[in-house]
Amino acid sequence: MRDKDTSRKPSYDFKPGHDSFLAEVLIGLRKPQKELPTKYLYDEHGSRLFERICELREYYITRTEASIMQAHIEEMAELIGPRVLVIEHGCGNCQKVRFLMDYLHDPVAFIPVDISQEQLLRVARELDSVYPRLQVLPVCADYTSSFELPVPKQESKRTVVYFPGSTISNFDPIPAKHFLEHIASLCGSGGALLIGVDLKKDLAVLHDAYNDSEGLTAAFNLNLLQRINRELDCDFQLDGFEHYAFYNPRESRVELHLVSNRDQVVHLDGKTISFAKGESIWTENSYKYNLDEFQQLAAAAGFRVERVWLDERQWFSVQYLTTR
Ligand code: AVJ
Repeated sequence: MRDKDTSRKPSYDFKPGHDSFLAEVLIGLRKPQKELPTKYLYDEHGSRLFERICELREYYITRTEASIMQAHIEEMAELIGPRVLVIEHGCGNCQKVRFLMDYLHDPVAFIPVDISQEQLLRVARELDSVYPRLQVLPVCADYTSSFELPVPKQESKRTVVYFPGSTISNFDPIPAKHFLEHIASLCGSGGALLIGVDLKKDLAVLHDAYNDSEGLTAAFNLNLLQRINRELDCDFQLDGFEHYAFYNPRESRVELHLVSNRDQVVHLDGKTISFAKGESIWTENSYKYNLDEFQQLAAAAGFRVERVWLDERQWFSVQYLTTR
């Protein structure tokens, strides 16, 4: 067993620093339709709020995906095969990948990639002790940017990227294609992608999932302003903005916004940014697919859809894609 160093650093640290956070926020807030990068929703507090969202009755995604995984995990492990390298982009608390790991046949290494450094290192230590035969190589990075992957000690039979939770929903169509192309090149020939993809469904179900009665999604969304205040010394009034989420059928996506409830200004880096009453800051998209649409996207990125597992209501899919 390896040394369980509690002070370990990530193998690779590509976390965006203060300056790029500030630059990206300024760029977003100067656009005619103001926006903020979705990835910054996930600081320590945001990640915790998101975990609580995943447990909400109204938020069907996590539960539905887990039920599909439970029902078909043996078949998935069989398809994936023995002695693989697993990579997960945006692993969060790594709860989902642990379920997969428990069923995989003698996996060789695991590369968790996440932007939330504290959580990443905590979780990597946990995985080290739970899976002593698995080499865990955490990478702290914004996985939408390019970064280098560490090379595991042991050779693996195949690289499998695990991308659960329908995180792909956050990508606009063209970036989604580019991201999947990037995954295909990471996997190489003979590689595979096990991905969770949320599907189109009744609008009331979607509405409730992003407008939960406990207000956790609202708190998650508003936390971004709090984070900007704290880390960039800004002065957003939190009661001046309201969470607003709706399904945009033209674009097949749920959009999350923060809407200014009055005329107001905010100061950031010596600049003044004005908000009219009713003006919004767009913070997140969640694209919903049907199986054909996703198959086309996958094909455009160089993947073949090998297998699709669905829940009874056909609300969610887990898909096994291979590189061609
Ligand atoms: C992580 C992108 C799958 O779109 O459902 C949930 C993010 N935001 N509630 C989603 C999210 C607000 C989530 N994804």
